[in-house]
Amino acid sequence: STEGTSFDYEDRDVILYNLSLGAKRTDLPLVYENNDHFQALPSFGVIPWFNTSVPWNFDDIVKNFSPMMLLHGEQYLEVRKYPIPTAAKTLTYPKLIDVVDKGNAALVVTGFTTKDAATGEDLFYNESTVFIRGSGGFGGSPKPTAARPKAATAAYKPPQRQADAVIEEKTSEDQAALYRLNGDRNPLHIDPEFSKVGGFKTPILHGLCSLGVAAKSVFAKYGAYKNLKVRFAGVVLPGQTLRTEMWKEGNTVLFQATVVETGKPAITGAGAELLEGAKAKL
Ligand code: HDC
Repeated sequence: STEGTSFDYEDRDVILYNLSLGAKRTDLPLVYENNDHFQALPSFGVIPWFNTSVPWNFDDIVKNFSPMMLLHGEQYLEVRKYPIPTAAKTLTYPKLIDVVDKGNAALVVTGFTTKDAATGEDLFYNESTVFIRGSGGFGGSPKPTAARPKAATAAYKPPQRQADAVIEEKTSEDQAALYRLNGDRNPLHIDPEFSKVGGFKTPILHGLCSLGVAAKSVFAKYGAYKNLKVRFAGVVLPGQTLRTEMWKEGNTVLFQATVVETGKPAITGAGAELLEGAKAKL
């Protein structure tokens, strides 16, 4: 499709996003619009596209679609403009990139270019993969077929050595309830009845919230990045602690996030290509 859909944001949206990733009242560059370094974190780039609509239905794309069975599988983000505006009118252009038939599950890959509506400049580019349980077996390709950016499909593998940096962040029990206000009102993250049908004892945390927490660790340690890719390898529950381990290899930070309470992986195969000389001011 070539139709763009609009989303306008202001400092309030930036502050809400930062708070929903766990920013504290003392993190003034993240929570106070009059601070000299007030800023949108690079991962704010996932917010505009999420608040726009798409011209397709999952029902038309895969078999037996159920929203309760949909999980966020992977995310790729490019930040195409720094500094990121702390207020903007944006237009997002969606495209359907690929549909993969995993037998018992379907993968649907979509892409979103977000532009500054006033200047026409690109701000962000996102590619999302959703993993829809029970929706495979429709006779589609078992392998991806679409051409995608190299960094979006990179199989980032951390080196054997101990991580160069480790940051632990405890999420709050109410984190998903707050994160929803960024625009993802999926009941999976708040409604116990809904999440139960999806196979979870309690509502689970948004993948993009975990992404934001891990990406904030990468940013705090190594500065701004041009792009970032993650796989959501395991479920995170609000209240659990994310341990983000990072390895710098040349211009790339490879990272992974583990749930401290269970030792299970939350984010794997993740990497970010750094923007040279862009230290964080947090
Ligand atoms: O990896 C498992 C899992 O549970 N991951 C965590 C999922 C999660 O918690 N996501 C975040 C919360 S959900 C959410 O935030 C929804 C949100 O509100 C809406 C998002 C909307 C986005 C925008 C849309 C436009 C699971 C269940 C996903 C897979 O586990 P298994 O079934 O055990 O899979 P496995 O046997 O390991 O592998 C089978 C094949 O699938 C591939 N694969 C595995 N995990 C993947 C994945 N592909 C993409 N993403 C993942 N996360 C494997 O590579 C394997 O393929 P192959 O056979 O080719 O090797």
